[in-house]
Amino acid sequence: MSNRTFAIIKPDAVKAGNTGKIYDRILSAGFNILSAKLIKMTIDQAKGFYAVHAERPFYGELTEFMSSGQSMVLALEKENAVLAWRDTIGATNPDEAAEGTIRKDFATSIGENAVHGSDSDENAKIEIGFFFTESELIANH
Ligand code: IDP
Ligand code: MG
Repeated sequence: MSNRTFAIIKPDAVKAGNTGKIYDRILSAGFNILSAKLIKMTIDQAKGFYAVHAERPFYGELTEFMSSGQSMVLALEKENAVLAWRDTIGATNPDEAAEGTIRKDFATSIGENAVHGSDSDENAKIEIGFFFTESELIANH
């Protein structure tokens, strides 16, 4: 049974020229990429996407950062996709991220941490829907 998750290659990673390397990690980890696009989030999109964090002290910093430049949004498919992707990216804080994870290798701080990953199947569905229409999601098998 294949599941979906939602990923973002965040502005810090795109700006640093790591988009291709991270895209390759996604493929190497066995995910099918159902859709991917390079965008520049508006501040309103960033605020909406991270609305769950609206009361957190870092919300302003986070939404400014996420709308500061290009990012790549991706819809991914794999068995147990949500957990598999969280394992691939590592802990939020790169100092706590395991060896070999994307955040360990590419994140520079807890805020500018290279990638996003959904935290549940329910949120994956909402987050994919935030950036993609169903017809944009292509199962290549
Ligand atoms: P996650 O991305 O690992 O799921 P969340 O706790 O959901 O982590 O936080 C969402 C995003 O908010 C993080 O990826 C990071 O970019 C940012 N963030 C989280 N905690 C902090 C913080 O303490 N300072 C600054 N930014 C933070
Ligand atoms: Mg989260």
